[in-house]
Amino acid sequence: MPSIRFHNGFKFALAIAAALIATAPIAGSGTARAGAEFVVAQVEKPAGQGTINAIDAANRKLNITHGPIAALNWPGMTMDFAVAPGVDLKALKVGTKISFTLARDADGMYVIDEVTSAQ
Ligand SMILES: [Cu+2]
Repeated sequence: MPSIRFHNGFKFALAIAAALIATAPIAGSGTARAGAEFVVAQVEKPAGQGTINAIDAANRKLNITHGPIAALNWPGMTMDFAVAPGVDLKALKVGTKISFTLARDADGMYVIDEVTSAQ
């Protein structure tokens, strides 16, 4: 799916950015401050809002039309998301709006790890 490829591409871009920051010479306070801001951005979980289009309980995936996710610089799109084990899929319904947070799975892919509200 195109959206999945986009996210893989993003992962590469982020890795390159992290490598550049990690290898940048720490010569002055400006560089040190930029590094600290990067760490803070990593700790805070990316959050988004979207509407559930489909629930694949067997494979623990949701198809969601989500708005822009500013923390990741992602545009809005319709895509499949894997869902972390802690999320109760039975509490979700097709057609509802949700707010969610993202975390990375063992492969570095973003998965929905928390549904913070549902209507
Ligand atoms: Cu997306």
